Amino acid sequence: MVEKVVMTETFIPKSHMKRMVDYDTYLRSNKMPTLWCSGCGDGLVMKALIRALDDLELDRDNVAIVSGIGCSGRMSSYLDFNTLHTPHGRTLPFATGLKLIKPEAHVIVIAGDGDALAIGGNHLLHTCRRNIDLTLIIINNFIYGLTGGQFSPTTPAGSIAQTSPDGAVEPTLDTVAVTKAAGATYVARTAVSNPRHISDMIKGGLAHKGMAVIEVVSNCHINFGRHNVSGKPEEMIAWIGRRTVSPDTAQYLNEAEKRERLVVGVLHQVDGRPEYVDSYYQKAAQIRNGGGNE
Ligand SMILES: Cc1ncc(C[n+]2csc(CCOP(=O)(O)OP(=O)(O)O)c2C)c(N)n1
Ligand code: SF4
Repeated sequence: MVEKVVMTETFIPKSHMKRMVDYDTYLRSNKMPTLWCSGCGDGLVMKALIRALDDLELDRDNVAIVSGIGCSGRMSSYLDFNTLHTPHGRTLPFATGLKLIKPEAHVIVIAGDGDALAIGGNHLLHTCRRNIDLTLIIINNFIYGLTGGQFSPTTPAGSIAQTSPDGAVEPTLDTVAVTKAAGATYVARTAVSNPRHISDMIKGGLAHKGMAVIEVVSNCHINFGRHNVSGKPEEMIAWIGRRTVSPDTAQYLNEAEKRERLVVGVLHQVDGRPEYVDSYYQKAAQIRNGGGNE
């Protein structure tokens, strides 16, 4: 006689069980559904961010989300945290002010590639230079999504955009190289083809004391993909996924091959460098104690 197998919890070790996240509890129901195009990478990033915050079990009242203007900028309207929806390109000055008056808060900044690297490029350099304890998520979808597809600093040369109908001629800005050179002390790249990796990179950024920059390569299949790769989100995401490579594998690629690929992972981390808010308050205390020039 065949024995009946009863499935019990013991078949799945607890460590292998997928923890369920109640995503809805993190969203403002009165703002749903989102205005994003179906399949937009912004939704994947938002979900990965929620997962990261849920994993870390941070006190929600102690988390602030700052975003700018753009499709990605809408995230601060959808997430049920303390939020600031700021003018285009000005996320980092607002976030800096917030962090200065509330140093214990986890301040997370969401910006598009246009917001962070074009109009906000100046702020990006100086915020990285100060090594202020913020977590900046740059959603790089290679284009200005909200305004209909003008090329941005990350649009690959030769790509078709509304402002480059015959192919963009400008070389691109390397977010990782620029923010590392400017002084950010945690720099990571990840992509919408691997949402769990996005959560991991965000968690690393939140745990890091200092300026953390996480570039998430994402799909705007409507304004970029349609003209250059594919108008279908799943095809565009697969295209991104095929281009990703780990730092270990990247070391065997030549320079030309590396330029074609997206190296993902934590690409730069320095611990222990002075952090801006700490330095600021130390100086203020020093001045109060009569020793301002020491
Ligand atoms: C000062 C200012 N300049 C220009 C605009 C118009 N504008 C709004 S969003 C945007 C670009 C959006 O692209 P990106 O930042 O990459 O974000 P995405 O929409 O792709 O998420 C522009 C130029 C604006 N709102 N404010
Ligand atoms: S236009 Fe692009 S970035 Fe904006 S919601 Fe649609 S797919 Fe996303």
